[in-house]
Amino acid sequence: MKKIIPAALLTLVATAALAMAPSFAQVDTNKDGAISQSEAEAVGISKELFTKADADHNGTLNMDEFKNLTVQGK
Ligand SMILES: [Ca+2]
Ligand SMILES: [Ca+2]
Repeated sequence: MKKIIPAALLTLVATAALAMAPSFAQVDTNKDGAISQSEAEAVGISKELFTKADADHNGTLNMDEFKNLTVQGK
């Protein structure tokens, strides 16, 4: 039993992130042009990821910030 599982898990997570990647418009359910934390959570984006993606720390994700989030998927 060596450490095969973590690598497999990483692949799974990366695949899942890509597969689920919704568009900005889909996540921005109230159409105010920004993604709030609750909107992000609704599509499975954790608070941790959200905070990491919020580059200007204004508490919402704009399209660029959201794009970074979905592209890196980590
Ligand atoms: Ca919104
Ligand atoms: Ca922001």
